[in-house]
Amino acid sequence: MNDHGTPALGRRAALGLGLAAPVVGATAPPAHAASGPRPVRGLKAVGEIGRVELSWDGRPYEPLVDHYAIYASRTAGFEIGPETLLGKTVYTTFKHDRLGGAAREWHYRVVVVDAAGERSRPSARVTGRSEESVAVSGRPIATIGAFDHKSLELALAPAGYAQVPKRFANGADYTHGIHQPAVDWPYIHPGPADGWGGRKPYRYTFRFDVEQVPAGEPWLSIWLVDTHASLAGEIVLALNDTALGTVKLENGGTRGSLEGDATVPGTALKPSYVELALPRAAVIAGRNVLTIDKNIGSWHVYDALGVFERR
Ligand SMILES: [Ca+2]
Repeated sequence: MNDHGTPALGRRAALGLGLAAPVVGATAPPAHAASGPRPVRGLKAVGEIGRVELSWDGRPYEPLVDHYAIYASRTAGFEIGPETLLGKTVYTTFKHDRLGGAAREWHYRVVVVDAAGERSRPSARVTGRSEESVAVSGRPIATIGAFDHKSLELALAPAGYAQVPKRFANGADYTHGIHQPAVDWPYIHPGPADGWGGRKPYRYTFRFDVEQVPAGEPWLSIWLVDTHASLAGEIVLALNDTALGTVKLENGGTRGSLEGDATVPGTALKPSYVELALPRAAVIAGRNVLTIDKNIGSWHVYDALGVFERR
């Protein structure tokens, strides 16, 4: 949806209508003004883990927008051209994703392309910086899998979801140092919306030992390769007897039940990230038990997860 609440097809349909009917409003400039479309204003970049979210003002005006072209580079004074074209969208937001867990600085400009193919001058440049993941910067205490935008090292990946209800009828129960990601932690975590999972909640349990409660802040990091596109649902997290809360998952691309590599160019997978500080009092010296309950929604697919000491 764009900021007018209309989906892409609606906007293009509106464009067609606008061309077929006389334009209402005498003050509107002609559709083929020599100056072309007005440049984008209000371009903003907000960094998150693994991505930068761009947004800009999208006031309705003539000539109607066919699409926005987003250009990006690691170098501030970059040229607008095919080599720096990041993507196109009909919306007024764009997610530059799959940037990895390290902090990355990127520079962006947006060009408006109208129905006649006329291009605006590029917008002012904006700089965005993705946030660093604790999975990159922290000291690992216990992890499952590699934080690599792939589910391939996990059990039953990339497409064996139908075996989860048999192999993991009572969910996963994984002890760090004893179990293996490729055997004991399923790539996919079903929810009650999944017919193939038996339409029931699943609990995945991660047991790990801590010799000493870390001096630094303990954090939980869960990287997902993908989620269901409309029913990503929620996870309920607990550590030992302490409830950590409920996290609403982002809707993804739905392909993650079948494909496990989000680093492939043009992938339909939409990775997302759940990272939160753990209350220090909840971590104990000895055996710790983290539970992930999926009581609402459809499946999600893991990339990796772990507990880290922030430093
Ligand atoms: Ca992985």
